[in-house]
Parts: sequence; structure tokens; C-alpha cells
Amino acid sequence: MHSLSKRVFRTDQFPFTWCPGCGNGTVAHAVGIAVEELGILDRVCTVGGVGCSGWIGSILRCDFFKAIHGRGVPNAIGLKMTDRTRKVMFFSGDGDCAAIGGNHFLHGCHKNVDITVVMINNQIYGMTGGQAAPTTPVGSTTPTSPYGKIEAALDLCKVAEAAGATFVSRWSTAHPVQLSRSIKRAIMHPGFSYVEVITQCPTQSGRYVHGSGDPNVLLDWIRQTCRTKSQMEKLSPGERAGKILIGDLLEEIRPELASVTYQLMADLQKKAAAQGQGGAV
Ligand SMILES: Cc1ncc(C[n+]2csc(CCOP(=O)(O)OP(=O)(O)O)c2C)c(N)n1
Ligand code: SF4
Ligand SMILES: [Mg+2]
Repeated sequence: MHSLSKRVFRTDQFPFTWCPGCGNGTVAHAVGIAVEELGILDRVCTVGGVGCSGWIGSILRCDFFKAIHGRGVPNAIGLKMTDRTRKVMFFSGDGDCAAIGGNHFLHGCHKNVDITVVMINNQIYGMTGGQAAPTTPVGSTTPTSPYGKIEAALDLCKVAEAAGATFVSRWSTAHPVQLSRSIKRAIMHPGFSYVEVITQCPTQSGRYVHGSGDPNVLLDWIRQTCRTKSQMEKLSPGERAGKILIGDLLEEIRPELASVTYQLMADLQKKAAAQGQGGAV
């Protein structure tokens, strides 16, 4: 076995419970490389949402917190606020992050707290049997949209940008090198970072959305659908329909919640001490 695997992953958990051909293993590998190259495994704490993808962080050799459905962002914020040396990563499915967890996600972006959300977009509720998620493409026939999904897929990168996230990127399981690099940048970014991964779920979205449970067919769909900004610009408006923008989409620096809060506490303590009040603020 590759030495990276033994150092970074809980190999006693292998083979993991995911279906053959699931993209979650590719995401876990990209994260493992990023964490190994940064040399920060002892400082990483992962949070998992519900769903198949929520278990990605549990196979890394680091602290792991299992959140309830949709509540991963506030748990991750709590972990960061109590120990700023931690590198907190939240692994969330598209159902978990964009539906029940949408409100918490918005305010994580808005507060610009230094955590990394890795959102695994398999276009469906995988674990529970293939119900339509906000990210499921329009027209998809699923157990909860038997006549075809009416609404267009929600673009969570646009939501993250609009809500105030300061690092936003989207890659795919067909771009594992770019994905790993982007996760590295996101971990080191001093603010709320959001990395979305377009991935394959042969068992549910393969069957219901893409008409094939073959991981190779699904990876081909990903390759044909995902386009960088410069590739997108070469397409006509008609050709752009249904394509998904990938790339490192936004990076900016803004005041970060934990740093500002700790600085404020230090200033207030200094002020209280100067006034002879002492005690903790
Ligand atoms: C409050 C609550 N409601 C519903 C569920 C059932 N549930 C478990 S996993 C899941 C869907 C997860 O889908 P997604 O977040 O896309 O993850 P995936 O399995 O696709 O990786 C749901 C609805 C739950 N665990 N808790
Ligand atoms: S149901 Fe889909 S997301 Fe879940 S383990 Fe299987 S292939 Fe992966
Ligand atoms: Mg999903």
C-alpha cells in the first residue's frame, strides 16, 4: 500500500462502505494529498454531514465530528472559535448543504469564518435512495420528481459568492489534481472557503439522472459537462446550456470572524485592566 495511505488514512477501515465506482474515494484521496503536502494532519478536525459523502472526513487520521443533517457549518464554526489553531473542514453532500443546511451555509459565508466546506455534488440524495436535491438537473425523473424535476439546479458557487464567502472553487472527480491543489489553497485561505466537487454516484444519480450506473460513462458525462472559464468563452450561448463552470472562481481577503473576535476580546481585557477592573471579559 502507498505510504501516503497509511500515514493519512485509517486503513483499518478499508474497504470502505461506499459503492464501487463512487466518487467519494477520489475526493478523499485529493484531500489526503492536500493535507499531507501541507503537513497539517495533527491540526485538522473534520466535520461530516449526513449522507454518504459525510463520511469522507472520518477516514482521515484526525479528529472527526459527526454533525446532524444540515448543521455541519455551525459545528465547524464552534470548533474554529474554540481553537483557532485547528484547520476545520466540513464535508457535506449537496442535499445536506444546499437544502436543509442552506440557511447555516449562507451565514457561514456571511460571517467569513476560517473554515473549509467541501461540498460533494452528486446531484442527488445518495444515501437515502435518490430523492431530488436542489442541485438535481431540471427534468430529472427521481422518486420525488416522478414527472421530471421542475426547478433548475441551484448553483451553490453563485450562492456562496453572493453570501460573502471569500474563496470559491468548483472542480470534479475527473480533475483530481486541480481538486487537490484547490483544497490546499482553500485550507490555507484565511476566511470561509468553499470547494464544490462535481462527482458521480453510480447507484442513485447514475440510475435516475444520467441513465447509466457505469462509473466510466458518468466520468465521461462530467468531462463533457464541466468547462473552465476560458473554455466556456469559446462556446456559443447554445453550446453553454447545461455546462457547469469549473475553476478557482473567487479569492479575496476580508476581516475574518475568529480573528476579529479574539482581537476584540484582547482589547476589552486590556481596557478593563487599565481601568483596574481585571477579570475575564
Ligand atoms: C433531520 C434528518 N432528516 C432526514 C435525514 C435522512 N437523510 C440521511 S442522508 C440524507 C440525504 C443526504 O444527501 P446528500 O447530502 O446529498 O448526501 P449524499 O448521500 O448524496 O452524499 C437524508 C435526507 C436525516 N438523517 N436527518
Ligand atoms: S449511493 Fe451513491 S454516493 Fe452513496 S456510496 Fe453509493 S455511489 Fe456513493
Ligand atoms: Mg448528494
